[in-house]
Amino acid sequence: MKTKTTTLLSALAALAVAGCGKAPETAPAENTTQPQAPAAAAESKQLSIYCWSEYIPQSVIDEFAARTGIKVSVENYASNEEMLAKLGAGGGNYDIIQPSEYVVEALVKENLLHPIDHSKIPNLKNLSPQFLNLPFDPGNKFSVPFMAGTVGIVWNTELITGDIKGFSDVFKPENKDKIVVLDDAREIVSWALLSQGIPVNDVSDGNLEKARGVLANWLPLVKVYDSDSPKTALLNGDVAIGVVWGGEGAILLNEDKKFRWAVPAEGTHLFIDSLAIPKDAKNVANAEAFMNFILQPEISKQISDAFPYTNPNLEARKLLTAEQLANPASFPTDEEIAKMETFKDVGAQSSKIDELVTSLKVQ
Ligand code: SPD
Repeated sequence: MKTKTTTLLSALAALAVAGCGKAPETAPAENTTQPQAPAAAAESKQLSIYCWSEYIPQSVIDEFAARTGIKVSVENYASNEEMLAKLGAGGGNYDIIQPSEYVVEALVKENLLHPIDHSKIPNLKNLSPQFLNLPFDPGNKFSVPFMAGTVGIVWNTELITGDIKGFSDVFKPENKDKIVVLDDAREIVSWALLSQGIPVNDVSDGNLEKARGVLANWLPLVKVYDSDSPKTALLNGDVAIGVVWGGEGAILLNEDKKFRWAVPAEGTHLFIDSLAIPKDAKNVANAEAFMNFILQPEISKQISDAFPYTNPNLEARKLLTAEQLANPASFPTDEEIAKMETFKDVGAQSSKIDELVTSLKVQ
């Protein structure tokens, strides 16, 4: 379990003070829609990626390196806040990061991202308009959608009897020490808000107090907090039920028919995780070449095969099997998506959200 000591707000402040304002060295990348090697920057053969764990398959990294001759280094994080904390502490020197929508919004507000040259990323045309030009980054000036997804409930029918429809069926006294949840304060608070009929972005002090009341009952029931691989505790039988990322749920459904999935009756949210270039990145052209590379249908399919989230790439979806497309944890229905909000940047309230969950976890 990771303990977060830096909030979104304080990390952003540290990042701004660190001054991500140096001019990057850029070089042209080949403008191609073909699945051949993207051109590397002439003066640099490096690319440093800081991304969520279990999201970009090593085979994709290796193929990019083999085709371009670019040496790629990869580091992982388990939450947006962890990523921002490292950037704010001056760690890394990354060329690509992978923030969720509300963090793109915050980074853009703070002028901490490098604009993306769309002429270097012709494969943007493969993305569904549903995931482009969204309010967190109008015109996708700073971000390229990687994967989308939802958070839902997965359970082992050999260990849990009865129907599971929503959070109220998960957080029941009889499930004490049988539950895994994501180790992510914004997520956890959103479930408590939804259980009270409160929209996920309405995080006023009053609503956070209501969430505190709910979570004071829920969190003592939790056995495992894990954002990297919540499926593991379910697979090894350590827990029986969980609230997890859609891609993790999809892997469990593929693994064993004893697992079931439900979109919580109280509601859930839609996340859009994107690739973005920090303002002080050294290898901008290589970062744009990587973005174009992963948007090739065959490469994007490889990503879906390994990590079955909601793939926003329509050309890649054409290469997926009917079974992959029918996995309810990977691809919510349009009707389900229509009911989902995306997280917004909530400014100073993000610190209170982190403090709220941290205080209840340690009790
Ligand atoms: N293992 C990859 C998990 C990515 C989940 N990102 C979702 C963020 C929602 N706030």
